[in-house]
Amino acid sequence: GGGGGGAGDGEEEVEEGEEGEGQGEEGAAGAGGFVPDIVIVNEYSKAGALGLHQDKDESAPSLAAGTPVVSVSLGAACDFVFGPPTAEVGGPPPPLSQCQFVRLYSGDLLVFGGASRLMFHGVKGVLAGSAPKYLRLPDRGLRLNLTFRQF
Ligand code: MD6
Ligand code: FE
Repeated sequence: GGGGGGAGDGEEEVEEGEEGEGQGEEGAAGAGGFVPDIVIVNEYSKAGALGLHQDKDESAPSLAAGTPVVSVSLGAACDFVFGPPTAEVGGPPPPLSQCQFVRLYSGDLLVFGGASRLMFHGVKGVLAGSAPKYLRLPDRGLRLNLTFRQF
């Protein structure tokens, strides 16, 4: 059967979000308008750890807007440590007595935006052997963390 040529039918391009539109305003975590352009992958062995740090390498406007870093954890679980909300870039890390801990499991997603954007945080330790078997990682002590960033 025929069909009518279809000039003008159906096909419309959907524009993707553009940088700079609506960043950082919506939502408690500051995730509105998030359009990441960098992903950093960190790999940890069972002895891996990451000291307390701020993520401050993105542009000043991105930091000022509280544009989030979004992190995905895969493989072995870890104990993630984070300090109180911090307004400034730089300065000393908080003492561990002021920090909180959360265990991150494979598949967990963390959004660090808005007032949380400059919090000091790190990885205290990886739980040996805890990666789900179905991932078929070469070593179940392996942890991968992906952080998506908008420069
Ligand atoms: C990690 N993550 O989970 C290290 N940074 O291995 C980070 O340093 C991090 O998870 C900023 C925002 C979310 C994070
Ligand atoms: Fe970080």
